[in-house]
Amino acid sequence: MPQCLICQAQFEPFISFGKMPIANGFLSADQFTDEYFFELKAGFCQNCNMVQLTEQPDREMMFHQDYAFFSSTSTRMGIHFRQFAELVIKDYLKSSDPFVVELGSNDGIMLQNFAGAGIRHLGIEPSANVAQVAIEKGIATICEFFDEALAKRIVQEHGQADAILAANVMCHIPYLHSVAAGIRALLKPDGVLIFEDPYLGDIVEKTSYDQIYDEHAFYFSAASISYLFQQYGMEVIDVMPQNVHGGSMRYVIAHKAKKRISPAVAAQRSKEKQLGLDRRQTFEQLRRNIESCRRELMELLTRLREHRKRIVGYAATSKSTTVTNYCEITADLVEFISDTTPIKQGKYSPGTHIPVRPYHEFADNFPDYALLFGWNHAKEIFAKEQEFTKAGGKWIVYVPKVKVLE
Ligand code: DWN
Ligand code: SAH
Repeated sequence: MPQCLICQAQFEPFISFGKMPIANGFLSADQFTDEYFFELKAGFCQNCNMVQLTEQPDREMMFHQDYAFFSSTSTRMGIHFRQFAELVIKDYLKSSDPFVVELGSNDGIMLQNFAGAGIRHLGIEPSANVAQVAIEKGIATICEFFDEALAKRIVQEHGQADAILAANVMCHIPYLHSVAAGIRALLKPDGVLIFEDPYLGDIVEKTSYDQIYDEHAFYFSAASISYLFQQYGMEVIDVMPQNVHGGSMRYVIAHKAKKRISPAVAAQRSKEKQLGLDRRQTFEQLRRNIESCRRELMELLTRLREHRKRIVGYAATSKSTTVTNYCEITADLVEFISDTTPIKQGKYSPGTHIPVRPYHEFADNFPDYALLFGWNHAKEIFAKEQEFTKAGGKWIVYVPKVKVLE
């Protein structure tokens, strides 16, 4: 039986998605025969409430010099991170020469706001190609994986931080004990760690199972995060739901007894109990919902194919790797996936080998249906794709329910 990465208790996985490739492992045809697969399974630890993968590829197989995800591909996310930075500057940077560290700073989408305001900052980004984009924007970045050893080096070279930030990064790091110990060392006595990740409550409520893929080692709740940080003399002082990436939670952490704890923390923890995030049955039900979602999506796509409709995937997201592989969606159902990221274009989707094509191939010849793999960006995408619907095109979504939008 697998052991919990946080508390070492044993637990049973509640779902297996079967063999999965690297979610961002877009590849060329000559790489098909050597493609790497692992078994994607997720479990719930009854003892500390952490939901997690039971197996993960080595970090260097996911995060490297050809990492395919560039944060700045979404304008909505650019605005979100500007507002995130503004909140940090207004509420949390009170010292005269504050120092901000961001883990997983990618192409600098968040730190550019601190750099622009002349605030001392440092990004930690192990994927060299995206780190390079940030460096070219003038953002101080070191290309390494964050852990306790690196945190101690940063303290020696730069001193402790007023704020440590991370967005969609903490859930990527299986060695969270080392990260928490590193944060304890790096954070000033009255500093704050502020991070956000896709929220377990949203995944359960919306059956957004495509958040489960190799990079996401964990699916956090306020309960599991509190459990982890209290072992390092820290506590959750605030939680703030965010409507990005399909429902995220922002957590504010401080050294114990240094800051006032917002009543939102206890309120969120009691909501989690009501939602059943502390019970195995909730995840058994999630598995049944995931299975129904797969059945309904495949029935819809197969029926449309029988009616000779053209279906194109919209946005070659990491999440689409889970959906296409788990549901077995191949190029006979989805002609190609349109994506705006140059590094993905001309390649094939991991595992299912659907061609990934530049966006203009979608816009120049609208299909009958677009399967929205970037459903978390629906608002932004629908706003710019009005021509598609005017031309009679229809969107297929599968979160929170499989349906064709009329
Ligand atoms: O946690 C993670 C999140 C933050 O980002 C990472 N593990 C990887 C990544 O996940 P994702 O790939 O599911 O991210 P997005 O932001 O849902 O999708 C980005 C992809 O969508 C890019 O390839 C660009 C594409 N896209 C597009 O083609 N047209 C995106 C938008 C908004 C568009 O209009
Ligand atoms: N913060 C960005 C990027 C999220 S993608 C955003 O929200 O858009 C996850 C990022 O975490 C990748 O850029 C990856 O290279 C980075 N990462 C993975 N493991 C890491 C670690 N141990 N320390 C710091 N960054 C890490």
